[in-house]
Amino acid sequence: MANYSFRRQPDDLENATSYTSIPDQPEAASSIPVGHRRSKKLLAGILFSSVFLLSLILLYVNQQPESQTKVNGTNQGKSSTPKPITPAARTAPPSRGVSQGVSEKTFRLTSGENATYSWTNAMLSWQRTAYHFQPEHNWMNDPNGPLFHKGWYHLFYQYNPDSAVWGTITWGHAVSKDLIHWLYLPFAMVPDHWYDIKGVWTGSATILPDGQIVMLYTGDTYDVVQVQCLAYPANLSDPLLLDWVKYSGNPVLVPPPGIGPKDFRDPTTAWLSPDGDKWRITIGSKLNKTGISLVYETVDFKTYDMLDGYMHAVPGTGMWECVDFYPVSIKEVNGLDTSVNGPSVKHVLKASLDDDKNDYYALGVYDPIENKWIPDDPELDVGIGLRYDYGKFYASKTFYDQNKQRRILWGWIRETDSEDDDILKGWASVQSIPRTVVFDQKTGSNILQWPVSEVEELRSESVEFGNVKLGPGSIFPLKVDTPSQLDIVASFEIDEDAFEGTVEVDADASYSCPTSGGAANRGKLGPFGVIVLGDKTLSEGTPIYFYITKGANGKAETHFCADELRSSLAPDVEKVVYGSKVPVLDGEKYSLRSLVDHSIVESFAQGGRTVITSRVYPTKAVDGAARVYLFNNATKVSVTASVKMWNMGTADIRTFPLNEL
Ligand code: DQQ
Repeated sequence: MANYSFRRQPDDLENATSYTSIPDQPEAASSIPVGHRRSKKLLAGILFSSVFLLSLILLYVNQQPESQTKVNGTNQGKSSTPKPITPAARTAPPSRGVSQGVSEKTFRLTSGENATYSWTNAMLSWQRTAYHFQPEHNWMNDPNGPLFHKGWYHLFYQYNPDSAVWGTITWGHAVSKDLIHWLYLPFAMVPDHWYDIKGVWTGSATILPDGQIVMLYTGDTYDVVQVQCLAYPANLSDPLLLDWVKYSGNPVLVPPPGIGPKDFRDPTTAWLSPDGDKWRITIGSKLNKTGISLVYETVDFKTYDMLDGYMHAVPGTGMWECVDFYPVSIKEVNGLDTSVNGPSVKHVLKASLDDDKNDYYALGVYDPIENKWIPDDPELDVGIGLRYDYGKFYASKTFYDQNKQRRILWGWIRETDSEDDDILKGWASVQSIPRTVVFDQKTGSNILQWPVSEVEELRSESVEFGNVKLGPGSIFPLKVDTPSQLDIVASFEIDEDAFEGTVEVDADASYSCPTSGGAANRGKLGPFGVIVLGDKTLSEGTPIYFYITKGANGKAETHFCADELRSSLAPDVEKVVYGSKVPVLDGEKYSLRSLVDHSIVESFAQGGRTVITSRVYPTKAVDGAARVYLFNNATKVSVTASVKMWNMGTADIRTFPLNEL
């Protein structure tokens, strides 16, 4: 497709005029921006409506519990008061986010929307995770600005201090020594200026060579325009980076001509230009239905030049949220700083697709002179090819961990139960276990994601089952002590003779995890794998499995799937089958790893080539009643399984004892 220059003004765009930012604004959120020239009549009208609005707000505030949006207070917000829900009271939840121009933040059930389940407190409390990062209460979404500074890993996150649903987006902040145990800190940034009063949205950190930290984030302005803002730590010598200063000249970027005011968000970490004297960032947007990444150059992060055209565009992919762009080494296993480029480097470009709420990536080559990124395989371009995760995983972000020379990926894992149930629980969403990202040197066509090694600190007792023979249609229970908190590593070998002599019927040529009936659908060569969070009679259970198809030409393909169809007897939770193909190379066994942590199961196939994150909400398979099984539901082949499982401890996640410093 032809390059689009923003110096031209096409007439087919949603909004072809540039946003005029408001200069020299007073700091207070309530201030009416100056610089807008309005007639006296208009001003009088505004004054009247403001007084009217203010009285409404006051009336509302007086009826509300004490506000929790304390700037740099020590609280992390408190839970909204659970309201009893009667089946008759349940209606479709309101849409959240879309009117402000971001993807839908309400989880909308695809079936059984009006059906309800009488969750007990015990079941709901069981759903809270033991070793995934989540705030004490309320709503969380995207991970923001992760970084390592003076011995601490910092994680910021989109957070609602008031409720378990999306809104009032504030930057939560937590620190960790090991990416597993976390201490909550006071909020880093709250919506308190005209340029971010509707939300301090997603952003990224850049650590400059002299150690300065630059944070760029999207502000949603008082008039619902997405602008980019600059913030920096007040005191770099503070390892906790407690205080953040918003630059007085904010916003530093407004939507350029031709870009819609609600289509311009989530700046990336910066990388150095080829001559090393300027920084570049990319920001996601769209032109009609084409997802694009705009690139800006800056010296001081205060003023910017937009480079002509865009770094990349993919028709039909819609708005690109939370773009991420980073190098991976094709020779080494260490991660790379974001500015590294050269012949032994490929670049990953990732976009979170607003339209389908999944994170897609592609491998390619970045030409810094032309400022173009070219995918290795145009058929696997961003948004039409590979996904980081085939389950629930969105708005992810990586950072280069200079402490251990690795690149680490985090993703937002939303709930897939009803919003009413989230309000009852008093919380919604978790962050994935941080994953290292490397180039897969064996296939050359994908990345590998793997839980950071620190998660293994939580492993305690293990049980091992070697060479378990699973004939066609068999199931094998595995005894474990903590079935809701497990690290499971399993490998499977299939009977070669049966495999060689088996050709699948045509129907299997079109096998796809989401549409082929789940683990109950028996093929000649699959499914086989593990069932987690199953109950005694398997009225509930979540199979994680391989399914092989093999055509008359002898070519085999392996699918890796997670089947939620029987994960819960409750009707008001999402139950789908996730998954995709996974490359299995000659000589490799079929291998999987699943991290089970109450209502989340993160599963990695073939060392992390294909990953699936499921949220499951069983009613019976909770606490000690949950069980793990090996199974082989293929009709033709026997499978030999070996599995090792560790009980996983509980991470220490609590408020930082600042008063003890
Ligand atoms: N979440 C933020 C936006 C981003 C979206 C708002 C992705 O900046 O585009 O909470 O989930």
